[in-house]
Amino acid sequence: MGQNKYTQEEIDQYYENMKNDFLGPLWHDLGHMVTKEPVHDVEPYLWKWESIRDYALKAGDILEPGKDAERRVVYLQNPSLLKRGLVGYGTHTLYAGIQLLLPGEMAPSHHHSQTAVRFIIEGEGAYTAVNGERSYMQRGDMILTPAWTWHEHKHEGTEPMFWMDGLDVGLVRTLAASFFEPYADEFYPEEQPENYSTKKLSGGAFAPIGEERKPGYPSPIFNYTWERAEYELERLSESSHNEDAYDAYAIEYINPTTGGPADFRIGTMMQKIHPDQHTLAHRHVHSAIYHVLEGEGYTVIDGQKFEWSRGDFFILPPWSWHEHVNTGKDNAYLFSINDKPVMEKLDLEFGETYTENNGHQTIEKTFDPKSD
Ligand code: GTQ
Repeated sequence: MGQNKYTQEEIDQYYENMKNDFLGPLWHDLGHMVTKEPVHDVEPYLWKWESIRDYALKAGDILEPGKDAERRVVYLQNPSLLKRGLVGYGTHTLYAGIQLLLPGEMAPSHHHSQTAVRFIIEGEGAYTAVNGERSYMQRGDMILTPAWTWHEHKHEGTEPMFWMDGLDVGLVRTLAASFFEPYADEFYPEEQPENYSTKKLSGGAFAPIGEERKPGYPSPIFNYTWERAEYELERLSESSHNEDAYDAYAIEYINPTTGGPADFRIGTMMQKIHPDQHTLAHRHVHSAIYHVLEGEGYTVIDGQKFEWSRGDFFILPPWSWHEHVNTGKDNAYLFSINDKPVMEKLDLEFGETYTENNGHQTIEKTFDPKSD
């Protein structure tokens, strides 16, 4: 063994010199790089709706989109990622913000390489236009603004309008692939009649003869309405045979031309949990940001209880045990965005079920934002 050739002092010096020359000995560090399981800095967290709504409404008195700012959004900042200087991170890949548009206001047209989905929380009478096609937004609708499509928002109604924006901010930052460009004008020219993609694809699907048709992205549907999602969940939950042990009654928003996720990089899911339903725990590589559309209950994440009610948001970190419980008298509906499409495309998605204790975690503590 070559080791005998050197004194301990010489070996220590060797490591010191190597470090100073910015080289590393893999025989010490392999376990830090190629870990046995996913290692991450993402902690779970929960924000109450009243608090977010309050901050957003106050921003309504402070600034106006299109004049003082590009968008009026209060975003979720995961404290565990802020510690690492990561601004705008809900998880290591995903961002979520709550956008407020007041009657008569607009947010000008722009595009960016981040892909975006919106989930409508409160109000009506505002539209998002994607590449010149308007779609009026209603509570519970999920609207795509795929990467690099021109999009703007305008409010023609009479009440404040709140919605959630989901973007792959962390992912695109990590991949050093962010591009942004404002449109030359406030509005992109109207290219299609209002809600044309929905009209064209509901009750049939049509195209001019001879038109080239290929499966692919973006999805031909922009607005995945709550009316349709609720109907689908109603149908699914009529039979307990359709129950998923880990996600209760759950649907994914899909691109009908590919059968894949509605958006190319952000996965979207809606879960319906019946009163007293308690799912089994599992974990997976993909991370998620949850929004409570309706109901009350809690989610146990790695032994910590996160109590939620209508409007709240919470973080599900990657590779974290989780199970959901509805404690209310009515159905609970949980909307979530995730990075599963990315993990699947890169062949990195993997999951595991919790086998101890009949599939349920032991609750070690209850989340309190003031002490966490
Ligand atoms: O509405 O286009 O929350 O570009 C963050 C970035 C919303 C938007 C956000 C955006 C938008």
